[in-house]
Amino acid sequence: MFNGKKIIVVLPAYNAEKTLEKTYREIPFEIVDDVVLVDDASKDDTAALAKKIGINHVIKHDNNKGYGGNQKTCYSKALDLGADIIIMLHPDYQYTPKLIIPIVGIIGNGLYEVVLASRILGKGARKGGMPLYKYIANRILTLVQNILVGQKLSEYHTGYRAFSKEVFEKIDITQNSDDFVFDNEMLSQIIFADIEIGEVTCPTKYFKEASSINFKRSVIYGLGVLRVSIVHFFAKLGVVNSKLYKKKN
Ligand SMILES: Nc1nc2c(ncn2[C@@H]2O[C@H](COP(=O)(O)OP(=O)(O)O)[C@@H](O)[C@H]2O)c(=O)[nH]1
Ligand SMILES: [Mg+2]
Repeated sequence: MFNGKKIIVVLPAYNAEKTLEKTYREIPFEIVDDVVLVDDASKDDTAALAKKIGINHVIKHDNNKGYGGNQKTCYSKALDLGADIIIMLHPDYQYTPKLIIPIVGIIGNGLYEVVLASRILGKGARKGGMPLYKYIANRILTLVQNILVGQKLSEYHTGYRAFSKEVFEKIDITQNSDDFVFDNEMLSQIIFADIEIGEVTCPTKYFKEASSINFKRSVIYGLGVLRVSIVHFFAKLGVVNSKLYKKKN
């Protein structure tokens, strides 16, 4: 609890057996009330391990739905459990759970409804071993996206994000892709809804288990991000309609 708000961490997991426990042990349980892990039909024993180490809410998809599909299940479960603040953290030990405390401080004190842990603010990304091609792609996509959606974020691609529950009342994530571009669509919806985003500097670690997305998947993701930004630009002008930006009733 923080300021009377219920704090829930969601872990969208896929083959996370080697890194899950390390990630879980660093979660600051002095403020975190509950943890939800969704196993997207992993090929390893992620779900069994999650139960063994004491995660209360473990959901296993029967089929692999994808990273976005996984998050849809995560947020829906966290909201059902009465979360006021939801932190999405990858269980691949790439981002430190210790940052949950300042992130919750920002949202819980009403400063921002959304906080991103940025690897690009400061020297986190390259220092932590982000491959050069990913770094360059990140910087170019971020520049293009900042121009098209009228923002000044340091990056749109971090997997460490937190949201107040009100965000989910203003945007409809059920309309989003089930693939990796889900994250980018969600940020686009947040910006479209004029919700302000805060950023904190985040160290990051690149090692085998923390990064499995290959070059081809990265290119597909990059093109998806460009499409999201272009549609956002024209939707803002009122020239195109997109189901992503429909107001929730
Ligand atoms: N649900 C789901 N998640 C996946 C899949 N492939 C990767 N992920 C997750 O997506 C996240 C980002 O992938 P990762 O390989 O860590 O990317 P990187 O750290 O950006 O290089 C991680 O939490 C992975 O566990 C998949 O097929 N399904
Ligand atoms: Mg990773």
